[in-house]
Amino acid sequence: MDQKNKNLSVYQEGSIPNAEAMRFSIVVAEWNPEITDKLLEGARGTLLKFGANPENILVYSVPGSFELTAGAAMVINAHNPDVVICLGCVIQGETRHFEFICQSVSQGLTHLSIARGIPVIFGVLTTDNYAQALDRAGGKHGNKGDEAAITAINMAYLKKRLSTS
Ligand code: DLZ
Repeated sequence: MDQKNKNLSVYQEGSIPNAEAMRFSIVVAEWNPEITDKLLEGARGTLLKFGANPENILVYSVPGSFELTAGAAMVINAHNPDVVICLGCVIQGETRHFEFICQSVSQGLTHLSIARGIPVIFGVLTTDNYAQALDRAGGKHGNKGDEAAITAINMAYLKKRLSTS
């Protein structure tokens, strides 16, 4: 399927579980704040739309996307949430910084999730330029924050189903 013009915020209405009893932690990177603020707004709004209790959505900031893994680990230790959503925006620059950050955070979050048995959602934009990031933070390709929230609800639901079966 051609994903080029896919709006990240499109999902099947009625197919998303109710989030009322779920406990969420969101870790958001402060680098590129105009973008990550919008990702956070989208994620939070989507969790609330599907019934999450505002008191069950804890939000913490870390300096940059590289720190998302450590931030998520600390949040898990402190709160044992049903799911952690990590939000960030890494934009390609002139150096190889981009590759190191993207690789580190994607692998770090995967390892953390598996090691702790808690879903950790990768809501990180990894774009060639600022315009592509804007398009995916409430622009023409939707909001990756919304998408991360939907994924979080689905994964928290799966975890609950498996723990009661
Ligand atoms: C240093 C850096 C650079 C160049 N670019 C980004 C970026 O596009 N997005 C982002 O979230 N963070 C960036 N950072 C900061 C790193 O994530 C990290 O905070 C620093 O390397 C300190 O560990």
